Amino acid sequence: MKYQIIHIKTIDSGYAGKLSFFEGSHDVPFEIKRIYYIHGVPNGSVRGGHAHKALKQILFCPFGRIEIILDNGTEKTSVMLDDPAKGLLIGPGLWRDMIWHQENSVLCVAASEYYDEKDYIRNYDAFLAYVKAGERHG
Ligand code: T46
Repeated sequence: MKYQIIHIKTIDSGYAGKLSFFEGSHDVPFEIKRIYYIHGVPNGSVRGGHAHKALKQILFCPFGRIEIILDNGTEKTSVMLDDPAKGLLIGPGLWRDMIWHQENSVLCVAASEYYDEKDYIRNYDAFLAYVKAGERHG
């Protein structure tokens, strides 16, 4: 699986809360070209249903609980983003679904590339064929 759970550096200011941060290239293994965030999502909603050919991303949830299900074509794994200091690094070639387990949870993403619809694989059979072709070509 081309993913990694990371701890986002967090400074505890005591009674005044915490500050979490990461820096492109220093704390994540790519230069950040794009930030997007998903909000206003009703509890129980499922988003995703696609993979990327080249994109690397770090996902984090500053508020709420969001489950990320990753699938490499052979096996699936589930990661719960339920802590603002927890990040999920995802490399290319992984199918993902995101399930909202709490109303208004916010999913933030820092991405290695600008938005490009051509980088998406949005059909599961096409994803499996893409994975198999990758295995054939090493
Ligand atoms: C991903 C997961 C975690 C843009 O125009 N610009 C953007 O930067 C993005 C990310 C999306 N869009 C458009 C494309 C669609 O017309 O926004 C619409 C919704 O995107 P999508 O259905 O792909 O959203 P999710 O929540 O299923 O997936 C998103 C990211 O697209 C994807 O890269 O890995 O979050």
